[in-house]
Amino acid sequence: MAIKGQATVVKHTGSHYMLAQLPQWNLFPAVLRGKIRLKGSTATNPVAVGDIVTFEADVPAENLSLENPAVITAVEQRKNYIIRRSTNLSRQSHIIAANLDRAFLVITLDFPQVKLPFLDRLLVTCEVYNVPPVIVLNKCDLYGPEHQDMLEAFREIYTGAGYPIVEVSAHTGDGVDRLRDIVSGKILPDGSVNENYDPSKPVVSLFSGVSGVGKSSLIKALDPSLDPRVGEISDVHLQGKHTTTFYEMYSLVSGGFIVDTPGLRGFGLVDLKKEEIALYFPEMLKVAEDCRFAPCTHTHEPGCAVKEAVEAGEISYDRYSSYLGMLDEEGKYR
Ligand SMILES: Nc1nc2c(ncn2[C@@H]2O[C@H](COP(=O)(O)OP(=O)(O)O)[C@@H](O)[C@H]2O)c(=O)[nH]1
Ligand SMILES: [Mg+2]
Ligand SMILES: [Zn+2]
Repeated sequence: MAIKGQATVVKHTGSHYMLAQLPQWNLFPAVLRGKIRLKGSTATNPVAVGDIVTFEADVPAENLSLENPAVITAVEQRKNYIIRRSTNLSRQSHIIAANLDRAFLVITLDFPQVKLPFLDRLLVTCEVYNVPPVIVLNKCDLYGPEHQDMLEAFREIYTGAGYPIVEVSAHTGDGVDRLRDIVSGKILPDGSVNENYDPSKPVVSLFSGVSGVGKSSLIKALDPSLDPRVGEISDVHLQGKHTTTFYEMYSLVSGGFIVDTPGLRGFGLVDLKKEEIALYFPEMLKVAEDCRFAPCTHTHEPGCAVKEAVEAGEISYDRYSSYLGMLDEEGKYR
């Protein structure tokens, strides 16, 4: 084992990992040696897509094969990661992806229509894990007059909460150029030019959303040379069986890397205490310091600045109501 190097995990199948030295896309296989356990991690998978690992090999990366793979000897400290629980009641968790620069939450007002409390949960999870989210509103080609009120309300709620929204259609290509530039890192989600753009630094994004919203279609629209399976319903058989759930990273010709999460119904919340939940609603956090009591659950307390902001229409009632729902359900997650 004369050669030592660092690489990123871009794929995990049952028996081996594929690594690449991003932003190069020089895929080569690797296996784990012995037990690599991250301190304090209860995850069922010690190494996840997006992990930066140290590997050893006896021949250069381009000569490695499944018969003669590299050996992963260490996993670097993660900048962040997103996990999923096997079931709501289980303590076991599964790391979906690590070291993410962004999460694109793909939803649609058409079918399968987004449920706002579900989206709010995903947003809270992104805040908890420190992965900046971008809302991708797909299937815009299908929006007719009957969607207009909903569309306007949606924009108001989430722009008001401070989240960027990209409206796209994987079918017509509308908005796809803009999405591509955000994925590569050339422009920021708010539409401004990214002054710090550096093509030698890989930008890794997660694509998440329920089955059928068009994640695979969007990846294909972003880069037609890629071939994620469109129309594949993987939710049913993957639910609760993460040994068969494989996440995979794609490299886009236009720059940037995407981790697609087939069959993912969303990622679970971890161990949030009741009084912590509001910290992850940015628009509530902003006014919460004016609450009379601290901590304040923003429910029954007198002099609650959050409730006042909701009544004044400064905080969306839908977001507040998602928050109440999470407070209520929180007990069921532990
Ligand atoms: N009309 C329309 N249909 C779309 C769009 N994007 C995806 N679809 C369709 O929605 C279904 C699910 O798409 P897919 O990419 O497999 O979704 P995924 O499960 O999120 O990966 C397929 O039948 C697609 O053709 C879009 O922008 N407009
Ligand atoms: Mg898909
Ligand atoms: Zn309050």
